Amino acid sequence: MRFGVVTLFPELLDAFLAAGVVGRAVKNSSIEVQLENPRNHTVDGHRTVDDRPFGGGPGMVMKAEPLGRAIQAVKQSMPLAKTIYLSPQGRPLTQAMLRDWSKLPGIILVAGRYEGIDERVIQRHIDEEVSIGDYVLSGGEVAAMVIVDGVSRLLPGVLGHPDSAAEDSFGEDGLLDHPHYTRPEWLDDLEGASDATEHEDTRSVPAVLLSGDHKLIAQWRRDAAIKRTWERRPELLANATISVAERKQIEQLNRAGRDGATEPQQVEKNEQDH
Ligand code: 9D3
Repeated sequence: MRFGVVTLFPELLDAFLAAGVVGRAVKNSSIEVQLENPRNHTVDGHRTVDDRPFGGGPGMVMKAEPLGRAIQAVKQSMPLAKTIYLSPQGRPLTQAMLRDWSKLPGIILVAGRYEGIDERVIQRHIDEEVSIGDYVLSGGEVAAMVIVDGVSRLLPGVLGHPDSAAEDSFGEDGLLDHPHYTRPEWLDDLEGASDATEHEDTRSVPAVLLSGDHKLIAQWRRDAAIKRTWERRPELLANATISVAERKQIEQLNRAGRDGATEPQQVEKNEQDH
């Protein structure tokens, strides 16, 4: 897989592309990344990449010509690539989109700065506009890294264990992950442990995980994943791959949540205090 990233701050990606799973993918040529800086496609003495918005108002806009030339330069080396503009106005990113894109020969990611880019660059060069969520960033670079990371780990041979990508949250079953534990079996109270430790056992490991009964362990994990998804992200359960028996377990949780003495669950969408 080949990635192109068009950015005014290519240095922001340097450490990212050198470390961890992505760093290994670069080193063993599972992925190739071309960084292209629009500033290197300016022709004026000041190397200008931004200008004031037509119509007035605050902030600056990325100029069309240097950005367009930078995108063209990347397209030249990746003629079959899909070109994505990262922006708050884009389609919200999902795991399904990352999976689809992992089958492409190339992806060109255009990161904006300032208030955004000249609309005519979008019309001429962009196949799809994508957001990574409803919060405000200062530019598209972090979003570009999110996509390089999320796609790279889905490529064959990039993750050590071939099941790891599929077993994740939002993998095959659409559930959140179960809790994880490692040694030591007993974790002493730490100095200044917070009130959060007051009501739970934060020292031991669930006995089932030490039992060596792999069938029972798989069952416990599945149950914990469903319970957690129900508690934290109930809206995910609608599209999760879940057996009939597990559907009944969820109905049971819903009944206990409604009329049980436990904490009330917020299940309604779009319910705010006003
Ligand atoms: C606060 C400024 N906003 C209102 C005038 C507009 C705005 C412009 C540019 C807000 C953010 C940005 C920069 N953001 C991105 O480039 C970006 C982004 C994001 O902010 N949130 C979620 N996904 C993305 S993808 C690119």
